[in-house]
Amino acid sequence: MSNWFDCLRLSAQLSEEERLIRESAREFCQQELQPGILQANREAYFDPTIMQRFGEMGLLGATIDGYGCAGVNYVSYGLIAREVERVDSGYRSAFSVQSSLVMHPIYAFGTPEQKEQYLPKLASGEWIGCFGLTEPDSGSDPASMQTRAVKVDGGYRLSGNKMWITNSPIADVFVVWAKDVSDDNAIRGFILDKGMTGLSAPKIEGKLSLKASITGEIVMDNVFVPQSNLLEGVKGLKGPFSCLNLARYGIAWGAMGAAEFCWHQARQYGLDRKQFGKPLAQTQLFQTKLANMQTEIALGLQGALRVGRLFDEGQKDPVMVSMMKRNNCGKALDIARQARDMHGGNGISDEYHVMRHMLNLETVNTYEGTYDIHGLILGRAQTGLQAFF
Ligand code: TGC
Ligand code: FAD
Repeated sequence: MSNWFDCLRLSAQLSEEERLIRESAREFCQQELQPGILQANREAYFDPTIMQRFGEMGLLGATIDGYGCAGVNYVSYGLIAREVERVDSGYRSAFSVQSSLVMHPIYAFGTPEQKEQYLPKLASGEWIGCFGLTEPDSGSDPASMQTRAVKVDGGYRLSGNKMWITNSPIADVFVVWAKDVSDDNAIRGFILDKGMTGLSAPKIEGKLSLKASITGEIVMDNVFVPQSNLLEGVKGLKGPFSCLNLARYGIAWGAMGAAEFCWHQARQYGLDRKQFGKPLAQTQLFQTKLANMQTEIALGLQGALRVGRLFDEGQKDPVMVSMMKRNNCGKALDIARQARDMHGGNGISDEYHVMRHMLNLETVNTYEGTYDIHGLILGRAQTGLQAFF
């Protein structure tokens, strides 16, 4: 049989080092994460020691140079995200938030002291981080956030609520975005530490998606944050958005990992399952569905690889990130829904894993900018007309 799983020869487009990183990430994810995912999802449980295991493997903040980080390129970062999300989008979430949304802003906008204080412990997974941008009344439109920072002697007082925050209930470090009322409501980033007076992070219960990830609120009741915890290097929405560029890029790869899992699983199921005296995979409809999956995944991976190569050349255009985040999440969700259907009744059992991926991808298609918001970003970029409001 041909190289059906890598029709466009993605592997051959990778360097030797990138292939090694992919193989070691795949081995780790399949041996260490895959065996426990069914139970973790059933129990809606995220094991915090997974972060330490990511750290031991050098996967956290992997694109950062120094501070105990691996210093690999963006293509490698994407390859890691793909392997983690092949197991579960919730685990990739934990990896993305720590790497792109917590370590990156500290690295890019933090003081030398902040980098020394936070990055090594975040890289090892000893500390867990979270990123607070979304609020109960500000999701797609973060410019409307209500969280306020008031300048006081020696620092700031922060008040407000963040909602839907990955890892917040178990976080040691909180990167929070707030409007500085003493500076014309400019959006600033702050590093909050667990245990600060007035800071709490209740867990959100009842999720039907991303169950193996922990999600919560961040409640700030007049929290004193010392001046030394301000991210001095950035002001305005470009602060959080520049972190999102990296995380969205990783999601473009990760969603394809989840889609590949569903495609391979559907193919094997079709080969094994007989109806009307022959394997399901020997029917025209089943093969057409597999062909569509194969095509969309091959194209989606090529797009993600292209963006990674451009990142590595120093060309980070947010529009290309929106294109690939939107396309790959939308396509992955379609593929997971198809794979669920192709499994018939068995498809609703968690033992076949496809419905878990399908449900996870509902979140992945929504967070970090919904499918439609990324469509509007692409629309604005080509017409010059904003259609958000
Ligand atoms: P807009 O006027 O477009 O921009 C305001 C300022 O920000 C700059 N900017 C960017 N900078 C860097 N990268 C980007 N991608 C940027 N996009 C915008 C822009 O240049 C401008 O700078 P300046 O200096 O001129 O002030 O802002 P807007 O308010 O009109 O925003 C529009 C919109 C819809 C594009 C934006 O708000 C948006 O992307 N909304 C989606 C919100 C979102 O993605 N939230 C994600 C929350 S975090 C999360 O979901 C984590 S889940 C993680 C996990 O578990 O894996
Ligand atoms: P809304 O913005 O209310 O959107 C609802 C619907 O309206 C969507 O379909 C949207 O596309 C559509 N819509 C909105 N505006 C327009 C428009 N102008 N035109 C047309 N349609 C529009 N956030 C964080 O800050 N940190 C995290 O760690 C984090 N983790 C998350 C984890 C999970 C499990 C989930 C579910 C979310 C997480 N989020 C996080 C929040 C996430 O980024 C938001 O849910 C997302 O940005 C969408 O915002 P919203 O839920 O308020 O939806």
